[in-house]
Amino acid sequence: MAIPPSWIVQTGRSIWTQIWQLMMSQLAPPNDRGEYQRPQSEFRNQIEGKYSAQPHRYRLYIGWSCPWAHRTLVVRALKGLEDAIEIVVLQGDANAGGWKLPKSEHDCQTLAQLYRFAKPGYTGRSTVPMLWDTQTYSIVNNESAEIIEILNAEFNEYAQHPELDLAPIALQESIAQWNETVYQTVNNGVYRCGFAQTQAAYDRAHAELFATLDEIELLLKNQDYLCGDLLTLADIRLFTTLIRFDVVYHNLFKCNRRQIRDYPHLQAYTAKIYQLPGVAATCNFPTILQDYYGNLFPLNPGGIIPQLPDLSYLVELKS
Ligand SMILES: N[C@@H](CCC(=O)N[C@@H](CS)C(=O)NCC(=O)O)C(=O)O
Repeated sequence: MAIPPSWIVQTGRSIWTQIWQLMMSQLAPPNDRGEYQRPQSEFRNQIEGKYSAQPHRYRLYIGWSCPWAHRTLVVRALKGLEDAIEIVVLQGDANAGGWKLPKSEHDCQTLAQLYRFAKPGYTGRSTVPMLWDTQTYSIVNNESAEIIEILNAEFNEYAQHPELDLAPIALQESIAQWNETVYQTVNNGVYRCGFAQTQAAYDRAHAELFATLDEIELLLKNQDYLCGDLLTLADIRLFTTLIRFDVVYHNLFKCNRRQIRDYPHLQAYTAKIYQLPGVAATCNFPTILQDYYGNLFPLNPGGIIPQLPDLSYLVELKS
């Protein structure tokens, strides 16, 4: 006897909705309005006291797909710190969630185990980027916003480009203002769209995201960067979201009003940063596609990985 299609649909919908809500509440804990709230990072040390600036002492744990880790890779490349600060590239684990280490360290196979090795009893999230001290076996910092400030300022003695200051004092107020807006509405804004658990939460995040992108598009008509003529940390923080926008956020996170290719000035701005020496090598598009579409199971349960969209603007536009 054939099962009526409406029965299949209703049963599937009811079971899937419950499983989806359960998985989303683990992946992206919402507030009572269904809005995604990103947890605070817990390790917030600076390069001071027991952590002195030395070459080859600290390691950056990163994943190619992560926009927050990507910020640290771009600053490391622009400052020429590749030799002084080694990176450890982790792999996303589609089944267990979280990150796998490329080889066992201190008997740890995963980043979560390494976090607990450094801080027994740690129950927070084990995120990248993470700046690790190989002398004291401890986590210096796991907040990308602070790690990029550290890389900009604290290792100049060992940097190939110590003269490059991505946070000059005269621009610090403007940088802080852009950071606040761009974090809320763009960097975390795309996640607030993709991880929204109610229609209203998604609609709000989507409107705020495109309001900021429209505002920046207008601004870039008359200036090269967010804070004027100079590239700053605020631009790098924006860049790592823009470079993923057409590849994953537009589609997987439903940030679909426009793509970056539809904005002439944002497109040229993204291409200009992409073309800075060392930056293109930090953009690993196949891994970005694979990790977002392959590992965020509740958002893409079928597991099909789309093709890369047309990114020719990144190399064709000359700045
Ligand atoms: N506030 C953190 C966020 C970092 C973050 O959320 N990283 C993600 C990858 S894109 C992660 O490692 N997530 C693993 C988890 O939450 O378990 C930062 O900016 O450094």
